[in-house]
Amino acid sequence: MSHSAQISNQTKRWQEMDAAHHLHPYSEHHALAAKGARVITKAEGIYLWDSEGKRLLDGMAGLWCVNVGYGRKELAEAGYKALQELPYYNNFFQTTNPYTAELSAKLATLTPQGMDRFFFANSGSEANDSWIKMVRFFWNLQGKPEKKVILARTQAYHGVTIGAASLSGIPSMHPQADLPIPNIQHIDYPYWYELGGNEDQQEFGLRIARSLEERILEIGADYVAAFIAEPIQGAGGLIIPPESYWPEIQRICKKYDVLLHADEVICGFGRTGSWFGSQSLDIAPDSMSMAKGMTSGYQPLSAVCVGERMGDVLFNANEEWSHGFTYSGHPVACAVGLANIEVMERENLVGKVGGEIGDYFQKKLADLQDHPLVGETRGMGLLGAIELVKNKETHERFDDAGAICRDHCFANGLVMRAIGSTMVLSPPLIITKPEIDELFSLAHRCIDLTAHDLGVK
Ligand code: PXG
Repeated sequence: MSHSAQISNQTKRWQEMDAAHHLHPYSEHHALAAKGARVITKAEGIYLWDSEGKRLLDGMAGLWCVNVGYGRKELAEAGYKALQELPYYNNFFQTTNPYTAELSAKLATLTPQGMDRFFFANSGSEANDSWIKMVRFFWNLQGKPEKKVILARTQAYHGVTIGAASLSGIPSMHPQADLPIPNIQHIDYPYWYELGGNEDQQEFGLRIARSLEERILEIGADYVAAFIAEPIQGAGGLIIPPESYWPEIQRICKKYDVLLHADEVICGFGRTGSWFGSQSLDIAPDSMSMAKGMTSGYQPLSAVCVGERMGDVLFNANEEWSHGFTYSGHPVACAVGLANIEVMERENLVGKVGGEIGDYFQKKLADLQDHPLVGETRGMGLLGAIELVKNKETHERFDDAGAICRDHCFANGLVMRAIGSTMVLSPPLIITKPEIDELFSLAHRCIDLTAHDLGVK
């Protein structure tokens, strides 16, 4: 949206207030202020509306989080009821509340076997930061305080707080804040389309997994505490590792007694067709973090879930764990989380994403493969990626295809995320077949327009 004569005075007022006083996340402030921010005023189902009444199909479910779609009365009512009954109380000082207790027990029925204990926070970043402290505490309690190095991956996204941003491996995230902190290192990521060249995909998967082993041996296994990874990398470009990757990673973690953590912030809560990405990809982690789809974004809530090994040590420690947020296990957020899970179960959303709806979405995604501008499509459940390329053989990219395509999408009523030249989709899990048709017909049109701009026929 730009400042033009057609824009209403109300929208202009909001844009001016915003430009003067609101420092946006991940934005170049002066450029945005000059252009005027898009003002989103309402949402229903899989659609958003801006302040000028323009409708957008939200192909990203907000920021990969609005799993049950917008406008769900059940979630609003659960929040309202909790706000009236117990708007706040903390879980410090030997206290709990019904919502936190019930949500913990409910989550334990959904997570993989043995992953039964939860620490609550308010964002994915806080969950991952808390996990770093948990890992250090765990190894200290085990009498192995020298096990300190945490390994993560290039292009990983684990959040933005000091610890989580250090775990993240997106290069631009580090220099502005003098990161990473000590004892965090990164290894290569399993992005075959970008890095694989002519190598067989499975060979590539094994080779990249083995770079974990090489790094552990370089550092010394006695000094390596844990490895953190998203089952499928989200913000780093929707990277689905070759099948050979995860079994090898797990073999290596076991062999060197390195804790394995799955960051389920995007993959959790049905996105890949199971409750957790670890289940879809057959990963047995020691711990997981979750957020986003946990409340479908209706309330800020996250958790670190620990399995038996870490849980037994942390639950039985003879000292207090000096950690916790004012809002850890906030009753209103937990009430909304419970209602969110109820809706997901009642509507069998996970089953649909793992079955008919996910299959239909993946089929429509794969149909784009023949487009002259598309080098590869890949996906799982309701995650999809489309690689825009100059050359299908060499995978060479254009500099700005992603940004051009994203702008066409907005102009044509579709929210699709551009990560470099990779277009990414992660729609609400309630999406229907006709809505999937609409999404891909819009996506197709916008890729055509992009191809036209770039002179690709
Ligand atoms: N882990 C993963 C895997 C994430 O995707 C976080 C942790 C951090 O969560 P919080 O709640 O602290 O933001 C995330 C967040 C994008 C985008 O543009 C992705 C995220 C956040 C903002 C933007 O794709 N993921």
